[in-house]
Amino acid sequence: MQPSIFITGATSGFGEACARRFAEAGWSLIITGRREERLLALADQLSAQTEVLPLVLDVRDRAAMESAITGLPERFSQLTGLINNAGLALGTDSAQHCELEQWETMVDTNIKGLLYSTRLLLPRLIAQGAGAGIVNVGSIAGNWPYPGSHVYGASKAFVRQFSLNLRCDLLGTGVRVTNLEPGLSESEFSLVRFGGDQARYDAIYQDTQAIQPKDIAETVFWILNQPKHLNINALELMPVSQAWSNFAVHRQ
Ligand code: NDP
Ligand code: 8X3
Repeated sequence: MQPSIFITGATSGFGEACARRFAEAGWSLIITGRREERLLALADQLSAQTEVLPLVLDVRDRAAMESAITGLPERFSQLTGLINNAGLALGTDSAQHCELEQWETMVDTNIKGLLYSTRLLLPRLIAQGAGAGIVNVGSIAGNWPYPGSHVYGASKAFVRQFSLNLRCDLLGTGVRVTNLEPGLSESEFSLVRFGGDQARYDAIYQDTQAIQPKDIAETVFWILNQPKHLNINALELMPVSQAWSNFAVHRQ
């Protein structure tokens, strides 16, 4: 049977690049996202290479997630991979100036959405057993603090700890779990974070070489194609052009 993979947030960036990479290798795909036109266009394009099932889904909508996943065709009763990729950051203002609504959206998407797909798909991954794997897309923001990261970074710290805890519970099932922790990467992520401000988007990538979605897709593909007895617990990656900065000190 073909290996199969469920990818959340496949309409752009990392998710789309992963869909392309796994299609190239002949994996069957279940791809999801809210933007129907993009999703269907991608499915149409990739279906020349492999079987693709597009599901227009908002990961925050628990009932829709339950209904779509429960209704998956019988051939997906076993699943080889899950890439929990859908996610976003909203804004870079200090916590004291943020809208609670933005915080709620990040929690609902990056945490609750990821929990829904994980819990609902676990039985299928466990049915596959050895060789199956989950890649949760965390971030360096889950490991390191920086101004304006507040809830975004905290949501990714949740994803990191959840990934490690999952490993404990899945011991003996053969199912692997990896927390992938990228740094500065070029995708619509920054456009979303900056509320569509193209000038700010351009500025953040100017004169530097950020990680590209294709780099992430190669990394995810590598993770999920390790020998069945190996688990990459966590993998943090940055562009060479990014590093940490000093501690901040306030002076009167
Ligand atoms: P993009 O903005 O390009 O992609 C985000 C994807 O998530 C889109 O396909 C979007 O689809 C989907 N998505 C967002 N909200 C929802 C939702 N409520 N329901 C379903 N799908 C949703 O950004 P990236 O590819 O860069 O981001 C992917 C992941 O990588 C995110 O989790 C992000 O936090 C993480 N990350 C990004 C980094 C970066 O610098 N770019 C670095 C580290 C981590 P649609 O809008 O169609 O629903
Ligand atoms: C995105 C990476 O550094 O912008 O998760 O927080 S960063």
